[in-house]
Amino acid sequence: MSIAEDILGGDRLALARLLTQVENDTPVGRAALNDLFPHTGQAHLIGITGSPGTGKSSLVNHLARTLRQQYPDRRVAIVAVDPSSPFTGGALLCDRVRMRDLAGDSGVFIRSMAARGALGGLAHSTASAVQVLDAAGFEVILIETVGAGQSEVDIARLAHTTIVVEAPGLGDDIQAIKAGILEIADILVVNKADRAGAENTERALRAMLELAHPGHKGSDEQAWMPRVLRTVASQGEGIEALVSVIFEHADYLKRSAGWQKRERERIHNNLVNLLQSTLVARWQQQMPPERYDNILQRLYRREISPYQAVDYLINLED
Ligand SMILES: Nc1nc2c(ncn2[C@@H]2O[C@H](COP(=O)(O)OP(=O)(O)OP(=O)(O)O)[C@@H](O)[C@H]2O)c(=O)[nH]1
Ligand SMILES: [Mg+2]
Repeated sequence: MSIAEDILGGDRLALARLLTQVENDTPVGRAALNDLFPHTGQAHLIGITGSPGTGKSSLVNHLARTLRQQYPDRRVAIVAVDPSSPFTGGALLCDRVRMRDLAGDSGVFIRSMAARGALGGLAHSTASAVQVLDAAGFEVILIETVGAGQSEVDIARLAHTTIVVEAPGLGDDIQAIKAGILEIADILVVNKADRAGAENTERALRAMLELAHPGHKGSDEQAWMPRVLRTVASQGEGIEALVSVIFEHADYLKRSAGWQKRERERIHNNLVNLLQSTLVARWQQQMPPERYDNILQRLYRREISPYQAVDYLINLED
């Protein structure tokens, strides 16, 4: 039986092994991805992002548990894209009290991603891992990333539904919230609502949303106004409300053709990233390092402009 057949048949060990192949961008991993790609496009991809320590992993843990309780026939995969995340593989997992209940559930699969040699880096290997899990039949895939500018945007491009997690007391509320976050958030969660300042954070977020989505009320019933919710992830509070807003968002996307739009954007993005990294890798292979260095030195001395440097490097003439 091929690896792809094992994956489609629900073999968890084969799945774990293939994810390692995919992470390392091996020929075996690529061949399996080719076989599996026609089976993708079924899962609901949910990105969870936010500053370090806001409670993303706690939230993901409770989300998975609540989803499993409410929909026992839907399997949930968790992808943690963060080296400092508690989702660091099997052994560590069982040490974590809050992960214990998930670890025993065969309807949940947890994987952490680290940037290994994959062409195009972490965003690309994460996209590939998500494809494998999608083909393996996980109906819901939760993707946790630490928000650090570009990675937030990359995750938003990967997910159907993007949840941005904030917590009170991380400095000035408004300063802490980068404007870019509001553009990618479908749902804003003010976690650690048991702490002082949660109301202020929520108010600040709502005010910023009003600014970012002016005249939303009434004028455009089609558009999704990002929702703001409060949770106490460590206690599992507010999770059921969050689950229902997640499904509301999925329904909205399907009703408004946004689902297909996001699917296509994701596939297109994946193609562009892969094309870029493949072309650069191919170009690097045939570029003698001395020649590269020589042109770089001329650029440093301002004998040539950056445009000319690129011209020389690509067209192999000087
Ligand atoms: N008081 C309080 N503490 C919380 C809450 N949610 C999480 N915590 C605690 O906050 C700390 C960080 O939680 P994590 O879930 O690891 O946060 P994270 O965002 O995944 O962290 P990184 O992955 O390291 O960025 C842990 O000690 C949690 O127990 C909450 O709602 N209230
Ligand atoms: Mg975490």
